[in-house]
Amino acid sequence: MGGLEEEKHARYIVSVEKKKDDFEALVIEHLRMNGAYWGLTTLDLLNKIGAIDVDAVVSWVMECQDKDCGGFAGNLGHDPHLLYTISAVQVLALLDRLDLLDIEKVSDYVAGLQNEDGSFSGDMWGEIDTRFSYCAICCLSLLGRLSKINVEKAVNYIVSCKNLDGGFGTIPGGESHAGQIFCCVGALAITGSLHHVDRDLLGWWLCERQCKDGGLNGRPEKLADVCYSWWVLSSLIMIDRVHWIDKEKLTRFILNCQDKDNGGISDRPDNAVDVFHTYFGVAGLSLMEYPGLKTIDPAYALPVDVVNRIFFRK
Ligand code: GRG
Repeated sequence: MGGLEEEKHARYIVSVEKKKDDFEALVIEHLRMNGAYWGLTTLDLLNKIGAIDVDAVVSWVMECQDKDCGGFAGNLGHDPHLLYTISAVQVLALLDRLDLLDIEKVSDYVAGLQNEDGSFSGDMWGEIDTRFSYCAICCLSLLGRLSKINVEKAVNYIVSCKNLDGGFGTIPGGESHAGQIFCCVGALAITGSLHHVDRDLLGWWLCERQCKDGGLNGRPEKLADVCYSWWVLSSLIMIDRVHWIDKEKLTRFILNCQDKDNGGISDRPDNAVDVFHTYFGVAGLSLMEYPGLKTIDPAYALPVDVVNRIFFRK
């Protein structure tokens, strides 16, 4: 088995970015802002961000901002949501263009979605999910405006979503799922509240996600999927239990999911590739310090040099 096909993956990402009307582009049309974050972060981790037209991306991102409320939409003409607002902020951070933002306006939008019990709604329609707690906390931290929310209530709400198995779900009582665990542990890490996590109990649940094929699943009895290389590994790193995973087997699983001819990474071997799995495969390898890749920050989900640039500049 060969190594990571860096050149081919970069070419694949750029080709998806260029083709606005092929199948993959249409499937993610409504969440193109997330696609931009996945694709551009992949390119940066591969040290190939120079392959894109930064000005064109930045002006498209800014056009997706709702002029009234300040939140960002998934694409032009769509409605704003926290899921796209965090991606917009991450993309601007990655491209070193946070200066374009009206920080007070964006952070007021995000802070305005906090509810009385500390939880966050994703948008004006009110759905509540710990994903939105993470989006809000990560976003406000990158903007230096965590003080605009009640952090104590936000943390208490996340802790109320903790289960007896040590994991976290979408709402209180919701089943533990690796994706939600990343969100909750990430939000707790950013707010300096990791003392609420039982590291051994959660670490045990997370390391049991490794399947016989070396890949990780998102919850018991499910198939392995490359994206959990990110959700599970980042959480294990944040709670200092990543040595409980067999990294060599996981690396082999991810590399086996590559399209060796046309680039891109799929959820599991021999399936069709997409930008989401390409990003989380490369990000997972970055977390395991795969040679030649930039290092990614497990809490902010951005390259470490980008995070350092933001916090050291302040
Ligand atoms: C900045 C990295 C980053 C994230 C932003 C949106 C978000 C915050 C986090 C999403 C966390 C999450 C819930 C990830 C899981 C995504 C996923 C593959 C869900 C599939 O769920 P099922 O039930 O799959 O279809 P399983 O694998 O359980 O069968």
